[in-house]
Amino acid sequence: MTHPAGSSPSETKDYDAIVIGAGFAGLYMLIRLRQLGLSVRVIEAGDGVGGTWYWNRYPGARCDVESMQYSYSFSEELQQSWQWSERYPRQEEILRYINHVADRFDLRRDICLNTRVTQARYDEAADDWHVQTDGKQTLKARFLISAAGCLSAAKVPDMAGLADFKGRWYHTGNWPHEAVDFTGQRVGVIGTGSSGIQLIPTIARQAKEVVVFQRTPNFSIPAWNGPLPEDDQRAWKAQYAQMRAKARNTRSGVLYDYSQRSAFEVDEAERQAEFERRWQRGGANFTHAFNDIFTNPAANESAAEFVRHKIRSTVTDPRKAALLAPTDHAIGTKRICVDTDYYATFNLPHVDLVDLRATPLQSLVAEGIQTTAQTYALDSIVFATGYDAVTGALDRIELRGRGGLALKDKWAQGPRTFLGLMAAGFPNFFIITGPGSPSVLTNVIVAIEQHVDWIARCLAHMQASGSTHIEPLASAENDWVAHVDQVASGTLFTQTDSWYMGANIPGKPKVLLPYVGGLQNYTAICEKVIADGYPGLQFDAPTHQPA
Ligand code: N01
Repeated sequence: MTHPAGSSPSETKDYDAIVIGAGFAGLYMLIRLRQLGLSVRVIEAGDGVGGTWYWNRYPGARCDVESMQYSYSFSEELQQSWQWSERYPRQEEILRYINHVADRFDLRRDICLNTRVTQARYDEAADDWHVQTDGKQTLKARFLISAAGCLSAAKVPDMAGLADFKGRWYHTGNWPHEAVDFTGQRVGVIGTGSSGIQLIPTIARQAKEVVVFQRTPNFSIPAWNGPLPEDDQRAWKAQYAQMRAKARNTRSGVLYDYSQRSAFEVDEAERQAEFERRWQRGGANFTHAFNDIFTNPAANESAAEFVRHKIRSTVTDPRKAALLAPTDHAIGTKRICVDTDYYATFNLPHVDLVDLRATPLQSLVAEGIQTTAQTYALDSIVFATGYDAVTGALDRIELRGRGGLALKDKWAQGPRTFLGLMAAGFPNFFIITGPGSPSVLTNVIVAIEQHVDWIARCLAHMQASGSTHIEPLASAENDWVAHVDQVASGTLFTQTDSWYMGANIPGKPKVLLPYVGGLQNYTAICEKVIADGYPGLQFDAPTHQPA
C-alpha cells in the first residue's frame, strides 16, 4: 500500500528487502527486486521521489551531463518515448522524468515517503536487518540496500553567529519547495563549486546586489546550453542501445571524445587548438583533450593555463580575474564545473567578489557576514557549501553490523568495501555507488544501473542456489581497498584537497573516495567476479541457526 506524504505504517513489518532512498538508484533497485519476486519497502526522507534532484531546487540547478545520456537505459520504451527539451537538463525536467518513471512502472505503492531511516541493525541470530525510522516504525528485512546517494548529506559549515543572522539563509542541497524571490535583495553566496557556479549568475539576474564569498576558485567550462534539436534527439534514439553500450565501456560512463594522445605528442599550436575546439564545444569533455591530463602535472598545467587565460580575457576587473583563476589545484582534480555566464557575471556592477583567503570570514552577525576586513549587510545568505560526500548519508544512520560494529567506526580511517558494493562484517547489505566504486567520477546513472544490475544478478544467484546470506571475506575487502588506493596513487587526485578526498569535512580521513580506475575496467572486474562464481564472497551464515 502506498503511504501518502506524512503517513507511515505503524506496525512492525517484514520484507525481503529494504531500500534506503527513492532517487535514481532506489527506484531502479525496486524495479529489479520486484522482478525477482521479492517484497520490498523503499524508505525515502523526502515527500517525493527524486533524491538529489528532489532536494536541489536552487535557482539555476541543472545537470552537467547531457540530457540524452543522463537518463535510464534499462527500458527501450522509456528511452524512446521521453522527450528532453535542452542539451543539459534543468532540475525541474529531471524531477519530472523521475516522477514519470515512478508512475510508468507503478513504483509508488512500495515507497514510504516522508520517512528517514535512523538506525539499521544486523541481527546475527535471525540473519536479518532491523530498521528503525524517525516515524518510530521497526521494519525487518533479509536484505538492506543503501541507495542513499553520494551527494545527499548537505553540509552547512559550523559558523559562528548563524543563529544571530536576521535575514533568511538557504543551503543549495536543501532548497525550499516554495519559490524564493531575491528581487531587490542583497544576497551573499558562500561557496564556488558546481552549485555556486550555477546559482550565482541566476541570482544575479534577480537580486539588487550579490556578494560572492570565495575561499577557493574552481575551473569552469561553458555549457553553451540551448534547446536540444529534434534531429539530434532522433539521431540518438535511432542508435540508443549502441550508444549506451559504448558509454558503459568508457572510463566515466559519458560519451566524451577521449583523446588517446599525450599533451606533448603535439606542438604548442596544436595543443592550444585542441583546447579551443573543446572549449567551443563546451562541457566536461574539455578535460579529456589529452590522455595524460589527470596523471602528468605538465599536461594538466597546460589545460589549466588555457582556462585561466579564458577567465582573464572574460573578466574585465583584473582583481576579480586574478581571484577567479585557480592556481592551487590541478584542473579536474576538483570536480570540473560547467556553467552558463559564470565568469561574465562578475562584470556586472552589482556583483562583488570577496576573497576569504585574504580576509577570512569571522562570523555571521545580525545584519550579514563579517570578515576580518568589514561587515557585509545582507538580506539573504546562500550556502553553496557542498556535501559530506559518498559516505555522509550512511554515516548519518546508526548502521550496525556483526557484533554491533558501527559502519562509521569501521570506516573511521577511511571507507573499506569490497567493490564499493559490500562491507565485511555487514552481511546481506549492499551499497549502490558506495565508496571504492567509480560513482561520482562517472555519469552516475550509468554507475547506478551497473551496480543495481550486479546486485540483482547476485540475488538471483542466491535464489537459484538456495542461499539467504552473503558477506564479503575480510581478505577480499583488504585486496580491493589496496587496489583502490594503488590506482589512486598514480593520479593527481590525491594531491588536491577536494570533497573527492573527504577534505571538505573537518576530521574526515583523507582518502580518495571513488575508484579512479575507470568504469569500464571496474565493470570488467565485477563481471569477472560473477563469471568466476563470486570469489571473495561467503554465502550462507555460519552463525545463522534456522528455526
Ligand atoms: O559543493 P562543493 P557543490 N567557508 O563541495 C566552499 C555535484 N553537483 O554543492 O573549496 C567558505 O563542490 C568550498 O570552498 P573550498 C558535483 O559533483 C553537480 O558546489 O572548500 N567556503 C567550495 O567553494 C559537485 O562537485 C551539479 O575552499 C566554504 C564550496 O563551498 C558536487 O555536487 C551541480 C566553506 C563547496 O563546493 C558538490 O558541489 C551541483 C566555508 N566554511 C552539484 N565550506 C551539476 O550537475 C565550504 N565552502 C551541474
